[in-house]
Amino acid sequence: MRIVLLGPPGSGKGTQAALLRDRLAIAHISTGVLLREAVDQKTELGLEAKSYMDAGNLVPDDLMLGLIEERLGQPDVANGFILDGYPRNLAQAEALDQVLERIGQPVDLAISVTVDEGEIVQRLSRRALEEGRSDDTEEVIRNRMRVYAGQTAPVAGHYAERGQLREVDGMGSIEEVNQRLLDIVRAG
Ligand code: B4P
Repeated sequence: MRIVLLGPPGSGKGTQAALLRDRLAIAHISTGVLLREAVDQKTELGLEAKSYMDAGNLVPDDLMLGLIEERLGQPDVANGFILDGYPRNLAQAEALDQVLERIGQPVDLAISVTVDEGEIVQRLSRRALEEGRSDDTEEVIRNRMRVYAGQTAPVAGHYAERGQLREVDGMGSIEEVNQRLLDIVRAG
């Protein structure tokens, strides 16, 4: 199964993708996690990406394509994968189609997680206290939501046009949302 998980910051994408990885035994590919690792390790990519991430802006597409191509080239991808945080704009969606076509692993399903704006702010403010991520300040959260609305939300249409888009209600407990997602994945 090859799944793209879509949703605004704080919708629970990362949380749910990790659970799906365990339950479906497929690879979990989070561009947010890959970028934060690159920042921590102070790689060339990490040093370049940090200022974009700290401002809540998207890291440039060419950097992201290199990162995702490299990850999709790893052997665990052959069993299926869940993409969390990529694609984040239409150019990335088109680039991803080409990479996946080349490796013969096209997307089966795109699932969009929907959550109320008030809940998003609450979740990310809570995470700011618990984890201290540098992009979880109020001002940067607002910018991430603007970037999502302007650039990432249209990606759902890319998959809807092919009949591959499903929606899941992301409100409720982590376990409840996960059960809804599993039902969608099993229905195909
Ligand atoms: P991400 O790491 O993808 O950050 P995110 O959108 O906030 O999602 P995340 O997965 O962390 O949070 P989740 O909703 O699971 O990206 C960070 C930055 O990296 C971007 O702003 C950008 O700069 C850059 N980037 C990443 N990918 C890129 C790309 N493709 N192109 C360009 N730039 C890119 O969870 C949020 C919180 O809610 C958690 O604390 C969680 O515990 C909690 N939560 C989850 N489900 C819950 C539930 N049901 N109830 C209560 N709390 C819940």
